[in-house]
Amino acid sequence: MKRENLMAAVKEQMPERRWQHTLGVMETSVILAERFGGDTVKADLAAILHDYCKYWAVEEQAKIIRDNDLPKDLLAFDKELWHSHAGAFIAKTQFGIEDEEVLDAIRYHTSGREQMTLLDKIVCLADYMEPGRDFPGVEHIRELAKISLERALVAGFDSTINFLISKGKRIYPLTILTRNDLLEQIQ
Ligand code: DGI
Ligand code: FE
Ligand code: FE
Ligand code: FE
Repeated sequence: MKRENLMAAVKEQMPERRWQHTLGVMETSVILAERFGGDTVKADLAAILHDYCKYWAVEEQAKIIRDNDLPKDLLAFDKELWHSHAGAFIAKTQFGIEDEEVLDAIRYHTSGREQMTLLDKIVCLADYMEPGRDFPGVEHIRELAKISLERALVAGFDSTINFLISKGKRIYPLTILTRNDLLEQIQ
């Protein structure tokens, strides 16, 4: 599918503000790919699709996880973790994307994972710091992103983990493993 048609398909799945977020993640992913030597075309493609399923009914997202070979443990954690795996599944089955690097960047953009690829890091960080984001600490993340993907990502995951703790929510163990792994990469 041509890029413009793909973008139109994505735009239809979400409210306008989330589409603006997607445009921001696309722009920031490409900037980060240029800055850190990543593949700008793959970064753009993963960014376009990363939140495809975000506004789907949670039951539909859960069904995709249940009926296919996706991690069932996700279902015991926050529903916000589901759209990334559902999105990678749809990218493959509905849009014919075969590139595993692109699919992984979509799949792990929320939780992260150990040994994140350069593309995983770029999309996950762009999701945290695109121009429309304004949570406390985002400016610090943008500053860190000028020098280190890993340092900026740790700051991002710190903020997510603190947020989850403040809400009394459970944390998906892979997010903790991701943060530990990134800290190990920094030192
Ligand atoms: O889809 P976005 O809003 O652009 O961002 P995202 O896909 O990174 O989702 C972030 C949300 O996921 C954020 O509100 C926190 C929530 N969440 C719930 N449990 C976890 C989690 N995020 C992570 N990384 N780990 C969790 O265990
Ligand atoms: Fe997302
Ligand atoms: Fe994120
Ligand atoms: Fe996003």
